[in-house]
Amino acid sequence: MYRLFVSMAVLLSLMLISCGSTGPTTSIDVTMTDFQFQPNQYTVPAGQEISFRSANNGAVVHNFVIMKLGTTAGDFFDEEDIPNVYWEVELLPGASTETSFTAPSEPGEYEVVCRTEGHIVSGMIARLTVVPAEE
Ligand SMILES: [Cu+2]
Repeated sequence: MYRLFVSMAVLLSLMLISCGSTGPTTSIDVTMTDFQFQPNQYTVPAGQEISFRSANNGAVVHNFVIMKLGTTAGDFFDEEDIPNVYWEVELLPGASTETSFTAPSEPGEYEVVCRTEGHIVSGMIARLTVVPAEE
């Protein structure tokens, strides 16, 4: 019985290592719907080239907008938020894209929003975590 418990514990920890990894990635694959980003959390290494793939499966225009560190679009994206945009891409309904961007050089938590009117309050908000790049 003890042996069974130990082997199960080993198996479980192996599963956690393989599935539960939250290490940084250099590729982001996000699906936009009405009104969500899936997934809605990304962790990337600072200053690295990040390949970005996305599809808009919704019925309206969506955007993936990374706000600069320490800034937030609040509940509504408006004129005064434009200078705070770090990087963005816009997708028409049914469109998809494969592009890339350079991750911010400063580690921290960055807000990601959809700037289409009313979409932030509808739930189109995500988080980009930038971690120090490994040497
Ligand atoms: Cu949207």
